Amino acid sequence: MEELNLPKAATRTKTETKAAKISKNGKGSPLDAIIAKHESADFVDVEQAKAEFKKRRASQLESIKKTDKKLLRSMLYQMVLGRRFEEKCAEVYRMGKIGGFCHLYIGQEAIGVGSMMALKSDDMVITAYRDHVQAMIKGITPEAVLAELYGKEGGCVGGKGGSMHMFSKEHEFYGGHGIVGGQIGVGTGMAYAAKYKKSGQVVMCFFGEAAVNQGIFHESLNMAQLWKLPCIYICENNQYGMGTSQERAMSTRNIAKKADAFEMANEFVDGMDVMAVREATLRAIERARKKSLPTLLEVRAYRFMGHSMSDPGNYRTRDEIAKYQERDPIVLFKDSLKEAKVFGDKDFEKIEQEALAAVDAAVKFADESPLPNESKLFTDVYA
Ligand SMILES: Cc1ncc(C[n+]2csc(CCOP(=O)(O)OP(=O)(O)O)c2C)c(N)n1
Ligand SMILES: [Mg+2]
Repeated sequence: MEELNLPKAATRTKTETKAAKISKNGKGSPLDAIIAKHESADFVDVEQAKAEFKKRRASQLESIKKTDKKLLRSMLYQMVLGRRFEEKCAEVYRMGKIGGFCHLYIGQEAIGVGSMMALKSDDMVITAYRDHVQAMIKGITPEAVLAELYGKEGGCVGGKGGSMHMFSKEHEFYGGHGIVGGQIGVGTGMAYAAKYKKSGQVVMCFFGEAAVNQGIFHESLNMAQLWKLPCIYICENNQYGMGTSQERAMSTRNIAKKADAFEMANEFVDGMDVMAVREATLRAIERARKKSLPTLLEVRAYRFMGHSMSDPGNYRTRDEIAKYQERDPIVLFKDSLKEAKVFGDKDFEKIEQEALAAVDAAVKFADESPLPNESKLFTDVYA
């Protein structure tokens, strides 16, 4: 299993919490009891996780056999590049080279790669602030993403957006949004525009599970189904919104099924399995392109790192993280590719070296790129 290099502060060992104590003493409110129940349930069975891992591998193998080898290689490359790039982001953040917020995608790579690599290059993508890896999958170079993180002129938006606001009209990548759920409305509008202009484009709109509790999700899905918009809504359920688990924030946890309220097609997908994500996305793309109909995909994965680089991580246990690390999407994919005899250790090593070289080149570029000139202070400013 790959080293994940988790910062110690991102986890806690299990101790009896205040809520659990109150509940046990019978003095707490019903809410204390619910919180205590959740807290006592966050121990996980690693053996069970390993068994699930094996089961999933069988179906991933089948899917690999049907897929072009060149594509499989670039899918693995993008996942490895995303992982190594973000490990580097964490490193340079700690060195003070990146200012402000920085949200990492580590553990969720199979979602971006499995879904976005099923799109055509002129299809449109919009996402939230956890956007570095998706920006690279859409074609923005690692150099331009890292320079943006550094606030440098060579960044994809000239160093004025930073971590949360990657954007490229050229690559049809429309951000990078910091307001939770805000991009769901914008993405729906983009799909309306595509339909209105008969451009043939499909929109892929990503958001976290915490955004689902907001009105904009329900309003947008209602309109998308009513107006038959070519939009693929991808809920990246990493099980936490900052330090709040989905269980503590959502009355019914089956997000895919929420689309039933709008009679919208929906699917639940294992977000640790890049091939399962790809297959579900292909079905959604066909629905969008041929029938101009939306789909909601709930893709469940797990956030291996903290919410952002400044997360003290005292709301979950190391055991819980370990359970999901047993199903690391990159390890799972590599194992399957090896078992299907598509690639071997030498190929993996080469991919690893290519990714590391791309990350090194990005660091060099970002280091050398100048800060934005003062003369640009008021350009591209709309408010
Ligand atoms: C409208 C709004 N409310 C609250 C916040 C503060 N906030 C930033 S990230 C976040 C959690 C979002 O979690 P989720 O949507 O699951 O995405 P994830 O971070 O897990 O990728 C919150 C509440 C915000 N940015 N915008
Ligand atoms: Mg989340």
